Amino acid sequence: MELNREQLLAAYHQMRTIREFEDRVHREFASGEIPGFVHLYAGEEACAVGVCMNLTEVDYIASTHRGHGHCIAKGCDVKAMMKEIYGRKGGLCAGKGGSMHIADMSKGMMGANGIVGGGPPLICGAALTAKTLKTGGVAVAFVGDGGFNQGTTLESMNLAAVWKLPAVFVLEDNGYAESTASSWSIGGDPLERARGLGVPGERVDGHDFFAVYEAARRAISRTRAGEGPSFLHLKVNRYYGHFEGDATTYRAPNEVEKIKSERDCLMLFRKRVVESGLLKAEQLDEIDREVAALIDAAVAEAKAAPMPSPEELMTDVYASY
Ligand SMILES: Cc1ncc(C[n+]2csc(CCOP(=O)(O)OP(=O)(O)O)c2C)c(N)n1
Ligand SMILES: [Mg+2]
Repeated sequence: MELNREQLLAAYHQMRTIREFEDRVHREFASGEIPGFVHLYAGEEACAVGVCMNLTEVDYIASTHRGHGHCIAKGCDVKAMMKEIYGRKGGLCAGKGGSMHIADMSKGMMGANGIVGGGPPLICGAALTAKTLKTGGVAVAFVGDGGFNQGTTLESMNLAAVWKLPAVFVLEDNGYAESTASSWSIGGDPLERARGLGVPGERVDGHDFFAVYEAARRAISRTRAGEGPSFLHLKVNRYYGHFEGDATTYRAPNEVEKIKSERDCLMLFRKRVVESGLLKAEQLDEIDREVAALIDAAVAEAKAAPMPSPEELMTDVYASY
């Protein structure tokens, strides 16, 4: 394994930040103060962090409607994200985008996306730019199992193969698209589908940070080296409903509890690094405390921040180049 202790601590910090962020948004949403739709990423942290730890500032990602984890993993400011979710001034998109439209181009985060399958076409653009300008960058699209059945995704993969773009397609297969099981909705094997479009890939356990990190390293290195697009099929689970408020009647009783007790990514990470002597449990406990304080402060600051003023209604509507 190539990661040093500092990088392992950073990986745990990011995964813990995502979990704490999502658990807290879950509770705060229930109190009725957060406007709009919210889709939580808890359970899938190892996917975003395992992939994004292989990226740099020259790289871009496009996210999904379940975007908080991708934002945090790509380095977006957590307090500004929380303000955005509350629709407040100082939010990453001035409080006008909300949970499903958080973006920060300065971090290479092209945005969460309300359009299922909306990310893959965007990364073809970012990847074409990287290739044309020879920046050395790659562009990564995260897409769900539902999004993987969208024409936009398949067309983008085909285009990326034809143009030999530095694009990586990451399928986060969390078992469901809303209430539809992916075992029912995806015809054939995703790896074969991708290979059929000229995009080679790998399948790994999305709960296992190390498996994701290493597969992403292989995929991203070959793509960065100019060998064309790559694909990753990450098998994972989400802990909350499809959206906040979903009664989740389509999941078996105790389905999530069982996954949490056997395959939780934070638990698996902790076990591996502590048992191998790479990190001490106290170091991870310290991160837990630090992150809890950060999220407390983020929520307090978001609640105290003013709403955008009426004069700002028509600003940020169109981008100028
Ligand atoms: C083009 C489009 N079709 C349908 C929807 C409604 N919708 C929102 S999320 C979702 C399911 C997406 O499932 P998946 O891609 O597996 O992502 P997950 O929610 O599991 O992360 C659907 C159908 C949409 N937002 N956009
Ligand atoms: Mg899904």
